[in-house]
Amino acid sequence: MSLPRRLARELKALDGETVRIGGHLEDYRALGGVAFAVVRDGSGSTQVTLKKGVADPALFALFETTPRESVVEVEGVARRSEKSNRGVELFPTAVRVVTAAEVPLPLGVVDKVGADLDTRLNHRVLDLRKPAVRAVFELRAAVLDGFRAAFRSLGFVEVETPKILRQGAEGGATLFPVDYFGGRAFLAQSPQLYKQMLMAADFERVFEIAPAFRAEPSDTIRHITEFSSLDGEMAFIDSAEDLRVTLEEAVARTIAHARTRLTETGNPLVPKLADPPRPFPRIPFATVSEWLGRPGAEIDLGTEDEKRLGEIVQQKLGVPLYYITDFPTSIKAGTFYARRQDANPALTEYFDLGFSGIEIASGGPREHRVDRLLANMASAGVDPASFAGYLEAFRFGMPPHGGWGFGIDRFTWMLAGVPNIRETRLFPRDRYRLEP
Ligand code: AMO
Repeated sequence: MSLPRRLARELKALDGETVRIGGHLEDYRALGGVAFAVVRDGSGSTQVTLKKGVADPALFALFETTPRESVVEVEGVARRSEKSNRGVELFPTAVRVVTAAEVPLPLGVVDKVGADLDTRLNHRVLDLRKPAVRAVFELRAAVLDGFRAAFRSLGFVEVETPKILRQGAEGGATLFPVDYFGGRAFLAQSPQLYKQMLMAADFERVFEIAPAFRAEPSDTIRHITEFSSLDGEMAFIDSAEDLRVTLEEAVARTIAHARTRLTETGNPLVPKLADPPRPFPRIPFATVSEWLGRPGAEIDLGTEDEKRLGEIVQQKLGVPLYYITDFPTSIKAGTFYARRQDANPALTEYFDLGFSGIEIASGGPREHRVDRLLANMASAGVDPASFAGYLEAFRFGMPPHGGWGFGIDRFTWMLAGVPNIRETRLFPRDRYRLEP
């Protein structure tokens, strides 16, 4: 088998040529005078057709005894065909079993009956072979590409900040401690402190796409303990609106980019990638509270509230993506870096970005004046001594700045319309899952 390997999607253009393919043996059926094998690779699948009296009898026997999902290589002649729904058939002259799959498979790859998510995740490699599952990861890759392209063209530089920290910024309860040469360190919950420090270092606009770790004990469809955070930070902003406009632009461009990419490969998720109506509505937190039937209340949104809000926004405004603005200071009290409104310190300038009832991002202008930052830390019960390196960045000239944290997993989840956020990660981590 010395021919170069071809992919399933290339065969249609190779009519009449002798080619070699390689992939997983998805199916084999013998129907009297003819037998069909289906070999799947990363680009799709190929119908291999064996005709009695034409194909070597040994090939029938080989396919018959080879377990499903084994890796096989097939050499043969490609012929365009109306009979195959792939538009091409491969008539084999040689077949090789490269590695045989064990029997039985713990998870069927082509089964019509859906296995439960736990079983699927326990045998994730087999699960990932399903085209519908792969489609989600093609979308995810396009989302990552789209954001990178969008932020670069908006003047942002991509950065990487440490993930092993002495201190977290999002509160102690969700920090994972790690043993650091006998001392204690933590896994980063967010690049928060570092992206802000870079604003004092003339970086102007930065973004980072990196893992963030949260010791979230809750077992929900929206929380995982390792997620990909897309963080942005911008210096010399005039208001929260500068951040919202930029983030909205990047989100819209990313959806358009993903649609173009996925259209090229015939991905079934394309219909979910319609351009969102813009501008995304800006709904003050006070209005949200009213809509949820508790006017004036300063209670943070729970899962049920967020879900209902998504429905109300869809009903009233007919849009999936919306900002909730002007979060009360009482709700963001622990977020010491969030700037309070100068005209009304009972409100922050903070916002969330909601997507059909799920918070996918939050951010806002930061407190860049060190005296006020220290006051916020004091009222949050945070010891400034633990944040010495961060605070130093504010002492020698810190411009006004702000940014956001955006959950790549939640965004992909909402776009793909799969039931659980775990389905957007190759090997998800949660309260109960550390393997595979
Ligand atoms: P926050 O804690 O709101 O803000 O997180 C920002 C976004 O990250 C995603 N996210 C998660 N996704 C999956 N599982 C989780 N357990 C999880 N936790 C958070 C969400 C969320 O909207 N430093 C601030 C951001 C900033 O102000 O710049 C922060 O981390 O999509």
